[in-house]
Amino acid sequence: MTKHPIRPSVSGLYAILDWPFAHALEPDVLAAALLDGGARVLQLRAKHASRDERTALARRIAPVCVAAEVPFVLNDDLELALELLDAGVAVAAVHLGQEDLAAVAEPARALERVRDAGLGLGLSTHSRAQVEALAALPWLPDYIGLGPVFPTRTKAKADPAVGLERLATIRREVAPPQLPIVAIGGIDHERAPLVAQTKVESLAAIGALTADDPDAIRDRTRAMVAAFSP
Ligand code: TZP
Ligand code: MG
Repeated sequence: MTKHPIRPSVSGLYAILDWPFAHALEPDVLAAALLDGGARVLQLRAKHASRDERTALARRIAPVCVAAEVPFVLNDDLELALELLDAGVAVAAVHLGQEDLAAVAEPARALERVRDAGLGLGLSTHSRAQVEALAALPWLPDYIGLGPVFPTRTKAKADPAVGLERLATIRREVAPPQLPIVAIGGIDHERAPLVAQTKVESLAAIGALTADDPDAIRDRTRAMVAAFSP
């Protein structure tokens, strides 16, 4: 089984491959463009895909990430992440939202299974209170997503924007210092330097990396990487 730890890589740009709305390209071509552009982590987010489609997408994307030595993260689907890992697909981590964990019958047991499988864990948070609540978990995730920092059109029913000031406060005073924060939501290359000033380790983006052809995706990704130096 390929182990591909996520933890040292959660800094710089965390690219999200949002399937299928943002792009009309083959998934491996799309992944390669994001990785050529300098993404340090790549997440597959396929909210409207069937389980079979998600499986096929993961199998296409994971080898591209392995070749680039970038961790591949699967969004939402804990059971599929475990199954793929067991089948030898290099899933480095699963990313769960607040609602994903709440939907699991025994969250503590689910987290144990993630850890026992050697799978990394990312958790979405949307407020100071949710970051504070991490202290109640049996162990910390490998990173947290925090946002939306700015209003976003990409996520349906997004929480209210956290804003730069609160993001900085949460980084400085609330989140455990060893826990990487991935800022997300409405971030483009013009806002990325402002996000860097909050001292979060990483930022994630969908819309700002979206374009119709691989060269344009690579160039937009490069622009984000250049604009964010934590
Ligand atoms: N979670 C919080 S905001 C968001 C997610 C998945 C959407 C990010 O997309 P964009 O286009 O970078 O605002
Ligand atoms: Mg989710």
